[in-house]
Amino acid sequence: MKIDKCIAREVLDSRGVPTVEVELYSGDQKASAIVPSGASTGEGEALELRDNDPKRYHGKSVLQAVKNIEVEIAPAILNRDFVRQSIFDDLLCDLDGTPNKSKLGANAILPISMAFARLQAQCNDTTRISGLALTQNLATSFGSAGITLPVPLMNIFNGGKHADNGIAIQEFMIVPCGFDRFSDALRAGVEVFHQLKKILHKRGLTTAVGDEGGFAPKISDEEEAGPGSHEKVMTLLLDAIESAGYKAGSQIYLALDCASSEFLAKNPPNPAGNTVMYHFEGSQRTADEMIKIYEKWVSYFPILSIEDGLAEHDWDGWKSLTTKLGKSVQLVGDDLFVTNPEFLKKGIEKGVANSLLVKLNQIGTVTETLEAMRMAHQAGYTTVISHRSGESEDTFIADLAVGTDAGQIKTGSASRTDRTAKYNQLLRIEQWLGGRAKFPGKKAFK
Ligand code: 2PG
Ligand code: MG
Repeated sequence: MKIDKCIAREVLDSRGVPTVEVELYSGDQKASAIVPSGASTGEGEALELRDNDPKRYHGKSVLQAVKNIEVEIAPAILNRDFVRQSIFDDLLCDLDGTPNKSKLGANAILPISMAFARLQAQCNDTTRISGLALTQNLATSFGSAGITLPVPLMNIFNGGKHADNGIAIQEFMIVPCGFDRFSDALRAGVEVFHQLKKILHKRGLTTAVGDEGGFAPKISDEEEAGPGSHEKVMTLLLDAIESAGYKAGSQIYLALDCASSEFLAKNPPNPAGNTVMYHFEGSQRTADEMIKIYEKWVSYFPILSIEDGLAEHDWDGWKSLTTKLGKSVQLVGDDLFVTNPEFLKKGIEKGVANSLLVKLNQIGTVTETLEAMRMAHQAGYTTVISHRSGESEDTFIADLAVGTDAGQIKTGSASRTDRTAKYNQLLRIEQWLGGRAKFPGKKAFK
């Protein structure tokens, strides 16, 4: 396939922050892609290039990334024949030449890589009878069947950096997995979301939503929600599940993204000064104390999955978390692995975590993302495809989830078009696949 035109532009993400959109053309085919952007970013993520010009978008504009596409990338990709995604992505990485894409910016490289996957899918799709071309193209690149709809992890209560309610934990998700089809699971999740709204309203709590479309009420008058506040939120979720007519712990479970790097204690008060400390519910706590809290929660609440329970550099803490809970709970590495095969390899060797969170823009190309996923699957780790807190109308991750038979997706709550766009694409894919569509349910969690 030859690319004969490439256009890049600055557009807006779901928080009104600039991001990059790309269009690639080949003959009469056109494909585009928009990159997302995180708030609770891991230190090891590929670089997101911002202009830092205080006169435009408070320093957040991305004109340099757009220029890098026009001046550095476009001349290298136009009018050349590319047969495979991996060859194309290797060229992009070579053009950048740095380990973290800091020369051109991951936000310049990734939209090109994603748009290439779409364009190639369209050009190879001779039947043109359905929208499955991208899903099937990704399945071919990954070597999978590309027929598994993911279990949705729906973030219906937002805290941490995605809200301003003083709740330390960033995401409280419901996991509707006791169903036969994706569309039934999604419907159950959405009904619980609406039920939660009714409950919050009845208790005089605000029902405005946070960055990922989940509710984000202040449940305590204090600046920082204190002891027991997180249990209160999980109890609210269980109430919503039961009063919506579903069974918590067999049809619908809970999952957490603690994003705990964001609540590391700034000045650890311990005398040795070298222990990682967490500031949680008003007190400083060691990793062991955090693990005890999680153990208690897992015994009280139907929690299937805990993401970033400990911070990104706390490998010792992570090791003991995995030893204590890894047999019974999915432990997902997000900031810990940043979708980077190198970090993941270290985790596998050390026996740390048992699941990989997958975010394309943490690593910066489709090929490297697939490589990390392949490594995860080979090691018996589960994979959770993920949105970013700053998203757009782009639905690439829905196709990625099915194309790779990833098993799970987290893409927010049941509100905000940036979130529901992905669920809607999954509903389409389920219908297009027809009788071939599979839904793993609880099996997705091993
Ligand atoms: C996370 C993500 C997405 P952000 O921590 O998993 O939910 O948040 O995009 O802000 O890093
Ligand atoms: Mg996370």
